[in-house]
Amino acid sequence: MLTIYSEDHRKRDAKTELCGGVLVEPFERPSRMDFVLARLKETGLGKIIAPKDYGLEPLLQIHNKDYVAFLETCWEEWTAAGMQGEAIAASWPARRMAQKCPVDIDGKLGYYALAAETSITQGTWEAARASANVAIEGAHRLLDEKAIFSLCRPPGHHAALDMYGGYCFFNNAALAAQALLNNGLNKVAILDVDFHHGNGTQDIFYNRDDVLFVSLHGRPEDEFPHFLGYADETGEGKGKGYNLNLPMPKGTTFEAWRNALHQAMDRISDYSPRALVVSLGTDTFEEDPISSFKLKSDDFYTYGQDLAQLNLPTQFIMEGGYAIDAIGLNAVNVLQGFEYGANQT
Ligand code: OKP
Ligand code: ZN
Repeated sequence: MLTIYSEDHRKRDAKTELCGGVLVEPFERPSRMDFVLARLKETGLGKIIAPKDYGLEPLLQIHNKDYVAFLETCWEEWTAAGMQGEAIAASWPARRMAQKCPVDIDGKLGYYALAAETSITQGTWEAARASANVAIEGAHRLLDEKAIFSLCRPPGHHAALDMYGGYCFFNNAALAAQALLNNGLNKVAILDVDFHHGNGTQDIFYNRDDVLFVSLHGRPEDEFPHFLGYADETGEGKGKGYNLNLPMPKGTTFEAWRNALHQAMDRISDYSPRALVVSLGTDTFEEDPISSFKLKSDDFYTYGQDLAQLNLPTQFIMEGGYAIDAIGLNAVNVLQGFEYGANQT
């Protein structure tokens, strides 16, 4: 399987994450990629190539212009305002307040943030752009390949039209799906197997029927992003029926998770898409420090094999996974399982 990867992710190297009332070293850190790269090399999964730069145009098909401009200048504005630490949102346009973007950088951060854990820093823009390019390159390559691994960092599935947070800035899976549509694959399914609900991806495609979004995740009652991901969110307008959420309780085992996966796969088959994008987070792993499902490393191989049964051109997009020394094993297990399964069918 061909992997797309950019070294530029290293420019995203925040020193702080707001967690439990203190600033900690971010869970989403550059070394995550080193474990995936090491495992890719160890297993000889395939070539690793860098993406081209696709510029801002594809980003503007998914995100608001003013949001993209904010990300580009945020760090400059923050330092120009004389702030000491990294840029963190501290106030929001909450219920019954004006939904207007202020001029002040503190106000802008609150306007565009969906959560406060994610600091914006020098290099965040460059890394987020590189991650988007990794996704878009992968989508173009899927025209000639059966499967692609877009090794994206930072992740993307929490990023919406005009919001960042949950470690995400641009929605890489959405960018990939849109690039596939632009290339004439007229129906695309996105399957999000990251532990957390892909609120951004859901939101972006909520009123569209050309992209089916299906997500397996920790229940919003218990888990981040807390305010989206309920089973009764099924889409709106033309998109009615094209959004499927399968939330699960803390402690969910592979057996229960796999049943949900099969339900997700049935819905995807019924849709008959021309391609599949998988938002691949490995934070369903039992040892993940911020998640609560119970998958073991072998289970990732098993479900990779299951996914091959859909028999679709498939683009895997790296999302979360914070049990850092196991992220390579777990992610590449999915890819190897998929390749093995694809050879059987
Ligand atoms: C991003 B992705 C830790 C709470 C963390 C944010 C989680 C973002 C997950 N104190 N909350 O979906 O893997
Ligand atoms: Zn996650």
